[in-house]
Amino acid sequence: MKKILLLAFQIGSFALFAQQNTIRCYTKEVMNEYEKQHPGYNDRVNHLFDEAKRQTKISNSSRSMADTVYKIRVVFHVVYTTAAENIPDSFIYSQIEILNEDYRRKNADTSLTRTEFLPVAADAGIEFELASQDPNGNFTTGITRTLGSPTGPLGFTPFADEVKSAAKGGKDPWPTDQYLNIWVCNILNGFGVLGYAFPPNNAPNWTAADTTDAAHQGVVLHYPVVGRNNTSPLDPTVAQGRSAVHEIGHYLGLRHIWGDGDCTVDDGLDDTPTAAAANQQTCNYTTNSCTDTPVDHPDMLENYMDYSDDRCLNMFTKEQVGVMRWILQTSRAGIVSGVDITYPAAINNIEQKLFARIYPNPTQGKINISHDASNASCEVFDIYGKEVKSELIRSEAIIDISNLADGIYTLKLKADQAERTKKIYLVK
Ligand SMILES: [Ca+2]
Ligand SMILES: [Ca+2]
Ligand SMILES: [Zn+2]
Repeated sequence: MKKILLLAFQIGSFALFAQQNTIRCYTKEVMNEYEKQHPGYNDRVNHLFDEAKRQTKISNSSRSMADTVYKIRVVFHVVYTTAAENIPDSFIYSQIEILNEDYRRKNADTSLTRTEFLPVAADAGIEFELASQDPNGNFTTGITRTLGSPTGPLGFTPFADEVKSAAKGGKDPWPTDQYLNIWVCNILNGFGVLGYAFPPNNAPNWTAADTTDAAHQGVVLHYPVVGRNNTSPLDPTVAQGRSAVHEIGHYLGLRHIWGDGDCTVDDGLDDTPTAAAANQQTCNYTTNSCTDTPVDHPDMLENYMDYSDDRCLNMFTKEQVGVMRWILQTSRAGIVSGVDITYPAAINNIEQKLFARIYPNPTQGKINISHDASNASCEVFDIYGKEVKSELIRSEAIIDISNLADGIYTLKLKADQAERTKKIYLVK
């Protein structure tokens, strides 16, 4: 009860001081609350971010460039208490389309990115698809629906995170190390919070069982901000589905572009100008809140990690992309359902029918493989196409390639008529 009162007080304060009645994102507040319950959480988040940034700078040739397109396996959990909150599939399909535009820089409004930011604007090389298999291996639409029963007067609250727990009137996640779980609900009975996420904080190659916060991993969205075709939009500034783009940015390790502080703090990245505060649902292109050296740019209010009007959010930067891709190769490797390899080109034509998880990638040598056949042959080829390893494996196996030289390999699984290939990065 104490917690609910505290939250109500905080929301009340926001409503008093904020210009709009909308609180675009509650990620930072949720993180700070989680830190109180689990001291050390923010340190782990920061440590992982620093490592992602360091790795991105070391090897931006093969890892930051979108030569490999990562596909993320997504499940939407719609947890509703009214018919309006039980949003139709079509809103979710629209949201997936928006994500696939924005994370590939295929959005129509890239034309609004100002010229001075074009050199750092980047295609993240990340795509999203609704899961086709549930955790038991059965066919799924990638959308679950639950009649929720929040207990408190504010409904689903970010700090208690009830929407992620069946025992608390919500819906349990699917394994958070295999799926990007996105819950859609009425957050705080419409007090104005549009979404929040838990950034990764775990050592690379985590499994759900290894983390204290496995049950919280994922993104929560307020139901009116899902999709461009939502029939109960809050207002035009948040009606283009960019709340999900922003929250998934946090989920993949990104911070707010202004660093949640004044001009003396930033988001840890060099290609985003400093900013004194969030641009609250505005598109004021004259805003230049901090002086940067050697070049003083205006605030990058086009950046998805700002709070600008949805209609002027249109870019990620190269360093943001580097961080997200490294996180996907390590900490969140399990949610990658597959890759589209554009290099080497020959691999493109191979049929990929076998459902399999192959991780971590990059690997130091040991690779976990699980697939849906009883037996499969597992072959590893070097970049010249020479077979360097061949094993018959059962549905769960670990293969070891630590005896090979660092580099890029192709792993091929074959079972009956089905095949699956994946490019593997060996870095010892
Ligand atoms: Ca920055
Ligand atoms: Ca500036
Ligand atoms: Zn945020």
